[in-house]
Amino acid sequence: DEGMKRAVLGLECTARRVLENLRDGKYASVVVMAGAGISVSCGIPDFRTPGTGLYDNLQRFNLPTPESVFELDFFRASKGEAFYKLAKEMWPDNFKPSPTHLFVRLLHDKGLLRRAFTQNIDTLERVAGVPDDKLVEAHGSFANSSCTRCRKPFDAERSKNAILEGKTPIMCEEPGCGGLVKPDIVFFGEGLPAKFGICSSSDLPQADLLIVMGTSLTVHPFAGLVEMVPPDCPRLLLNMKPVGVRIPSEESNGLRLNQPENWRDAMIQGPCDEAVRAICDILGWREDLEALVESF
Ligand code: CNA
Repeated sequence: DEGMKRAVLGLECTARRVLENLRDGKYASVVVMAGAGISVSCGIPDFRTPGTGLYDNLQRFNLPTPESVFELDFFRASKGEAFYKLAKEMWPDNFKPSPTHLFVRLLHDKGLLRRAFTQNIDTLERVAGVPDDKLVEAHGSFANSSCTRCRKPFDAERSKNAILEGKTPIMCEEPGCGGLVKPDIVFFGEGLPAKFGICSSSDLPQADLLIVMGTSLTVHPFAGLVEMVPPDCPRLLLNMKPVGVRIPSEESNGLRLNQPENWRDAMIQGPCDEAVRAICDILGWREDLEALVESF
């Protein structure tokens, strides 16, 4: 029962205790939630880190707001100029997965990963070897392209070449359409892939450990996944700073880091690559991790 589970987890649910439980086989259904922070060490800037984040570096495009680069109306009105340039800079071909991506792969190799949900569009989880059926790319990816008006798929290779060679805008070739083509990454106001809804409602309630890594937990509905795990599921955050924390005065939802009655939420603060190395030391997986890192 609930009381028993709490006693087993321990009243102060520190990160170490959660990880020792993982090492000792107490969790079998780990769900990962990832964000831009896990790809920063690969050379892809995140959104919101002041100074280096993409939002601070979009000034040169004269956007009404930084978010505009991912808004459909602005994309159409500006013929996609800023977005196509950004897509060229972020194109995933030239990046290697980080130790953190490879840690997710290791969770799968060890038979512990129920699903990895990522907000990232850089496909580095795939590159790391997380199989398609274990991965939900909640905000889409650069892998495919389609027309923003008639929604017809557009040849992926041609779309990629046009973006990398700066031969943009890319126009839909369906008779009478003339819409703009973009890679299938989810813009503000667009729906998430069906797989997100299907997997989140089946996986989160079954999770026995949630690992949240490198995300500001500000983009919804993704951020809401932390609320969908069972009440006895520990939630481990690997991030540069505390995020998604419940505000007690507002009775809000969220992580209960550093709050009195907290026994389940824990954080390892700092670069996630360092955190996963420390985690692998505890789990006895360090050699496996370094071997994977070497292989890329
Ligand atoms: P975000 O809002 O930029 O938050 C990133 C978070 O990661 C912040 O809290 C940082 O403090 C933290 N962080 C930065 N570096 C590290 C590090 N080395 N180790 C641990 N934590 C770190 O990004 P989110 O993913 O939360 O926002 C959601 C957007 C960002 C999604 O829609 C993505 O598509 C989009 N995005 C994706 C990429 C990518 O695919 N790599 C890059 C930039 C933005």
